[in-house]
Amino acid sequence: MSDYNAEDVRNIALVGHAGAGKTTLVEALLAATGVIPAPGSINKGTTVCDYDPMEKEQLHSLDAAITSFTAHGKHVNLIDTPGYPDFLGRAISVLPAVETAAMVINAQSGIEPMTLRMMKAADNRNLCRLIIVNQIDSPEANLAELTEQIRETFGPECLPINLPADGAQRVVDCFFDPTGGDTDFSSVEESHARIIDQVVEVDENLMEVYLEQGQDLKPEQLHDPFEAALREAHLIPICYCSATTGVGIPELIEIISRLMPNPAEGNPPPFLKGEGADMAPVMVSPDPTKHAIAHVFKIINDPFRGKLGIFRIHQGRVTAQTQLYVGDARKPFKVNHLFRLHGTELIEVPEGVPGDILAVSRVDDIHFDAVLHDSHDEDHFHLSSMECPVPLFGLAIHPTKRGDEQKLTDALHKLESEDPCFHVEHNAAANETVMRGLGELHLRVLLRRLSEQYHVDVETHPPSIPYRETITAKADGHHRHKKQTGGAGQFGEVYLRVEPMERGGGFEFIDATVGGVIPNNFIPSIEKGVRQVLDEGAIAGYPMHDIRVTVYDGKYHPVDSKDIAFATAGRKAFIDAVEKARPVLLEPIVKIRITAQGSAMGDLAGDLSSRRGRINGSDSKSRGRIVIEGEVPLAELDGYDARLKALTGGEGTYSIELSHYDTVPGNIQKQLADAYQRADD
Ligand SMILES: Nc1nc2c(ncn2[C@@H]2O[C@H](COP(=O)(O)OP(=O)(O)O)[C@@H](O)[C@H]2O)c(=O)[nH]1
Ligand SMILES: [Mg+2]
Repeated sequence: MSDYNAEDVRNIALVGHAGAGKTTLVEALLAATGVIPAPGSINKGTTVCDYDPMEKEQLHSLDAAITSFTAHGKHVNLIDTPGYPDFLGRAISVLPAVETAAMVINAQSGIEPMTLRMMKAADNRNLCRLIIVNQIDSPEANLAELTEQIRETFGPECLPINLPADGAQRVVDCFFDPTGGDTDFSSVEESHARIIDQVVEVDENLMEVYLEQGQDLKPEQLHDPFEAALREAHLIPICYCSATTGVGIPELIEIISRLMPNPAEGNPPPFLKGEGADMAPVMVSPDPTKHAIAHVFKIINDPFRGKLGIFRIHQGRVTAQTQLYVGDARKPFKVNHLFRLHGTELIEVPEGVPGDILAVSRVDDIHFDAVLHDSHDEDHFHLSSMECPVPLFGLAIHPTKRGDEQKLTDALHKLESEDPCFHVEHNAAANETVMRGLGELHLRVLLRRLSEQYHVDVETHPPSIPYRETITAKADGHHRHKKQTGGAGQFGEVYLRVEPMERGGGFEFIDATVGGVIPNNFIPSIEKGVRQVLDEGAIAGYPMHDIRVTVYDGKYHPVDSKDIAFATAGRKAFIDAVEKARPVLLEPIVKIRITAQGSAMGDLAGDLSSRRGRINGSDSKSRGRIVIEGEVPLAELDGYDARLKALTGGEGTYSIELSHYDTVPGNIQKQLADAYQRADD
């Protein structure tokens, strides 16, 4: 038996920019609740969550880590997440496991890029949000100003639930018992009234009582509307603390255990059932008596313990005896050993209740984003997918040692399974294996893992750009495929038309033949032939996009028509059409966001325009810093990291995300086409 129920569970993801103090905050929370004897330190490499050797060396979290504590009778699961934009994927991917995203903001540096991205990601996911302003002990912090900035950036629903006092030596509660006296800025009474006002707005009946009775509402009366206000993003409480001095930590523990939603109080997880047009939302409920449904939000490939699948139970119970299916698999596995996580430690537990975050080990078929369940009829059951940024930073790699190819493929596959923003692709045009991630640091860390954990050393070079091809005009194509070899012949004839679609339109295949000129069963063969060319492209070996193909006429032969004949006819008719349809190459254009000292602005702008880029705007931040936003072709960003460092004395940083695809200039298209020679038959 578990010693707590689903109602007692609180699931909190600590998110936010690197250096905000998330990992240190976990130490403070664990020490204050007696889980660990004393807080560990980032600098000494003694924290629960940054347990990995590379994290200790870098002094930064590189991956999400999980632990838990008990306070006020509640079982609180904490997920610490990495704060560098490069590891965004590993932070975003834990969100389906929690009801609450706690945004940790560094009181000194204020709102940073990951603060913005994670606030949005949590909002997209309909999570309840809490803002924790940490490092209030910092002498440079201006808490009044920061609080205003938070409200300006994230809305007036962000309201202090406590306030720092005595020069950040303590914090004063503004919700449960607003009698704590003077504070460093703002007033307790006023903050109390603002929260109550905000909370009662979600409950008409309570609003009436409130208007009659004035402010005499008890915290118990406010509990449900408070949860509703969190759920509806009508309230985002702000609290203050210092993870190193411990100020505000007991108050934070109280807020988490008494006010943050339990699994039944958060927004229901967005489960879907079915495929394609039949896909429909399904409700799962944190009811321990229903059958089990869990979602795997994290995979860790451990050299000693094998593969760990970390999952959140959304419905039902899981015990060591439970037989779980992975998605649509026909054969279940027996759980056998069930673990709770405490950093790198695994603690065996007899059972998990709804809301629990647990792990199973050594289940080969388990994969990231898999749904685990214990019933046969949960086919095509899944959680609506996370919006992860497209990984654009690429490195082409090949093993240093010959014969290591398979080892490399296996290792890359494992790394891919741990990180939704890491992809490996094989670029057929250039015959290269390309790893793609969110930034140079991201890839550097993964290369080290390849070498240290999987003992594969690789050589790297800049990859080819993921160009695309498309057409810019309508055209007709025709091919008659006829072959007579011995007795059996091949025959198929296809007329088709190609036309450009809107950017992002993908590919559409329409059968507009009438009167059975081509029997129905051959239409898929024609599509198959067309799709072969789509992958190979028509100009320079890149996949074709945004193209509609309509087959409108053809001929068949009752004996000699075969799938292969129509596949060939389809392919060649398509090539014929595309060649006449003014094909062009498209290149990825990225949005770039550079943070640097304002004095570097001129140099950065000049450099960007020499890369066919342009600046769309810039924004001044505190302490002379600016954020520049612009657009630039990905192909021009070779070596940008080094250039940026050179132009900014080593301190500038940047991030990119895909904006759109655009036509490449004619001279570049010609170069690429010349370099490529299609192996035509
Ligand atoms: N002064 C002060 N320093 C802190 C506080 N919290 C964390 N730090 C320091 O800030 C640095 C980054 O902390 P860390 O927990 O790694 O931040 P994370 O990237 O958000 O996990 C470390 O050197 C911590 O010792 C705090 O409340 N006050
Ligand atoms: Mg950290």
